[in-house]
Amino acid sequence: MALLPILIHPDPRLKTPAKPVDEITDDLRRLADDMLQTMYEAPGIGLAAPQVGVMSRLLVMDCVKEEGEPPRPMVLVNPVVTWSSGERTVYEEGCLSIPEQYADVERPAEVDVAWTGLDGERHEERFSGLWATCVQHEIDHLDGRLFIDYLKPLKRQMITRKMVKLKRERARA
Ligand code: K1U
Ligand code: ZN
Repeated sequence: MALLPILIHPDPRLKTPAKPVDEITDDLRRLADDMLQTMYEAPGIGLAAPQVGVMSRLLVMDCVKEEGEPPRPMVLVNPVVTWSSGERTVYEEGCLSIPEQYADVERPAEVDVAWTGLDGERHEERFSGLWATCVQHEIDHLDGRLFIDYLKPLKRQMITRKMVKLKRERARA
């Protein structure tokens, strides 16, 4: 397994819709393992393939928070939201591609998501709470959308300027 470098906003790959996966291969399984390791190490609760520069519709997540509860690493290939609740919820979101910036985002409180697993089988599950917020945030990445796209333009520009500065400083170091 390997740790993968995470792209930092602004980067055109984070604004580009990812392509459907047409076959579950050993390379894809290896990528999913590397993404999970990268997510746990960050640390984060989700990671989408475009964040590591791979333009395929694949995401990983594990939103288990309780100490002592076993981890639940999930790998979703070609995920699709098939139902969203009318009830909405606000969560202060972060993003591994926008380090140390957080903002309230309103989204459906519950969603049904269908996807292909690494076993090649179709799965469908209802997500609620942090899982629902996270899976929607990650599917947004697959569609080239970031959580800052839900914010007012001024706040979005302010965060983008901070990220440009951060990238310049990291490039110099
Ligand atoms: O997609 C990403 O950039 C990962 C992101 C997912 C996410 C966070 C919050 C709401 C929705 C989606 C993160 O994991 S940011 C880091 C984070 O939230 C976290 C880190 C350590 C412990 C708990 C949470
Ligand atoms: Zn993110």
